[in-house]
Amino acid sequence: MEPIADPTADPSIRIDSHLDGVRERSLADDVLDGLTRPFKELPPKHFYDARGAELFDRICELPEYYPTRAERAILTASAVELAELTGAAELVELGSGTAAKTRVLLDALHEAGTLRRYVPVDVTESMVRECAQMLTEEYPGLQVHGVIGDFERHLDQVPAAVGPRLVAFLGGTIGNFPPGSRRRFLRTIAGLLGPGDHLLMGTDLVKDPDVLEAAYDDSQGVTAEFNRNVLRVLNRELDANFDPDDFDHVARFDSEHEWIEMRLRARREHTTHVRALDLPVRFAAGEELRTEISAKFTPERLRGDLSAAGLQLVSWLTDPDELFALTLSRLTDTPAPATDTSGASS
Ligand code: SAH
Ligand code: AVI
Repeated sequence: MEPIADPTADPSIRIDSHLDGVRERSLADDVLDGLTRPFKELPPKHFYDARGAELFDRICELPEYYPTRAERAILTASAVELAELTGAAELVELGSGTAAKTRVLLDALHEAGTLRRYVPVDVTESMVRECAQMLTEEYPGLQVHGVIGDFERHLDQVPAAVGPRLVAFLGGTIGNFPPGSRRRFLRTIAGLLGPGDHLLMGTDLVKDPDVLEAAYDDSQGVTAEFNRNVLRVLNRELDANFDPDDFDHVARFDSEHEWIEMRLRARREHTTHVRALDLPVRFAAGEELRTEISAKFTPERLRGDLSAAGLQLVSWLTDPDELFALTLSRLTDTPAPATDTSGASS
């Protein structure tokens, strides 16, 4: 499908939207697929309508949710070094959200005098538009080329690089992919890089399960509301009749897989109708719907995933409490082909 270019009076902003109808289709497919399985599941990208994005912002401010603060601390401590190491003219950010922490990086690249363009990629349209507006005002001379789309489908729509490229994938969002898709996705990201380009990725680290579970089950109930928000999205987009109050929020650390699972547990036996799909969905009392996994990393897990995707670690940066890691990587050096010096031909 042809992107809808946004005619804007501001020549420093270009926004392409690739979601026209695609989001609704993918939601319908995910519901048909995920809610008819014996173990019900939905992918986490459907949390993020405007309300979900706002709830996520509130999560980032919660005392229990340490990843945002830890990642910001690492960025603040290392932004100048990262700007020097990458010499980036372009920052492409996947799942950019409000780009709150990104400003630390943009400041350093702007200060270094290399930054020309910022390319935010996010499924939430309002975020990409607002962020483009704000950043072009905050950074004179910066070009913003926003891509509204699903990063699992639309990475081929990221425009050609204008110079040394830094791809940022912050917040630990890579942990929301199950292991196989995670490696596949990293390989797709590697496809955005050329020699001399870098990937900067945030990953949450394995730690005390109590700390992890509190981060996903906060005392103010904001994460519970974020979790239930997916039901409101289904009600609005697919004319379903979920009552969010019929479900309890569950957040558990799975110590075998070393990931947090968020689920919604039905408080009573009931049947919901997803009217747009003519789909009745029965829940037994206590039945759980998995809405997110959030994998936690060790250096070995991360190195393995990067290497499987054709990437090699350049720097491993962490906060003083080693809660979170930010890693810089680049394409793996491929050994030069062996030259045949024997003079024999085959
Ligand atoms: N990078 C920010 C936001 C992380 S929240 C931070 O570090 O705080 C995850 C972000 O990814 C949200 O903005 C959400 O809208 C976006 N997102 C989730 N799934 C996506 C997908 N499949 N394609 C594009 N964006 C996605
Ligand atoms: C976006 N992502 C990395 C968050 C996480 O921690 O997995 C989403 C989130 N879910 C619950 N709280 C925050």
